[in-house]
Amino acid sequence: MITPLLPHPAALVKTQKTRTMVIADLHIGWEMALSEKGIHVPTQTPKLLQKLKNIISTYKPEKLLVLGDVKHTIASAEMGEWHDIPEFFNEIKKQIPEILVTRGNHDGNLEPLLPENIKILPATGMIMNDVGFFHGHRWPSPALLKCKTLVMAHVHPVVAFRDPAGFRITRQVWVKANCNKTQLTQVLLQKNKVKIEKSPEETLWKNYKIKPKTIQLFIMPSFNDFLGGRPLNEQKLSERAESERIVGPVLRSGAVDIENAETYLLDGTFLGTLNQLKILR
Ligand SMILES: [Mn+2]
Repeated sequence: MITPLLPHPAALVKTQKTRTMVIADLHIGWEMALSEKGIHVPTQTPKLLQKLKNIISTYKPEKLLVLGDVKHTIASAEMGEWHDIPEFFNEIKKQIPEILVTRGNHDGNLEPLLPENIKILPATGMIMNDVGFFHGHRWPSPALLKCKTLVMAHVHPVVAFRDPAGFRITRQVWVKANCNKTQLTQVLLQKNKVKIEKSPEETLWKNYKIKPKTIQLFIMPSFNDFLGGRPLNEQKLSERAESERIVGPVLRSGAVDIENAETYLLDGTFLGTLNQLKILR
């Protein structure tokens, strides 16, 4: 199983032998991209590093999984990233020898920036202790359907509130949604250009020898809390424009009941389901 490490934007997966900490969406270097637009923010990487080091020293996991978007610039690497990213991971490696990264949409050309022995896994995801992990900008591999629980990132989920003075504030949240496994199997087979015969379940078994079990999806908050994000209660995800890549194909598919998804603050406070939250524009 997977346990959120309240009040941190991190989770722990325990097996009998190892404990793996999972974090997502570091977006190292986002402030360097801002400076191109004339907004100058000092580097936030030391703060991010300190925050991660503190959580690691509290929970002492043996492994770290970064669920995509290590860096911010998409195709290439900015000058600052050349400096910050290797240094960041060299520091973390002193605490955790084994680090894995599943590729996100911002992780093109990430390899030269990572120190040796850090494994980069494809965007199709990976399975750990019966939980399937993938970044969320692309479909996961059909193999992940054998997991009861899937975990994705990419969305940077936040919810908007009005404080008593009327100002809008946003807070990061965890999102827990139910999935329709038949529908999920069906779209995933179609994505893989597999013709469905009889039922999606039978076709998945015939082609991949997998029985679909996925019933829930967790969306992780971004580890980098300076990023913000578009509040989930600003406009229904299902009504957002196709151009909003942040929603991702899985949430667009209709197989995930995002309207009735439960939202939790990082400290674990239950806020209600998404459709219960007042729409704040
Ligand atoms: Mn992403």
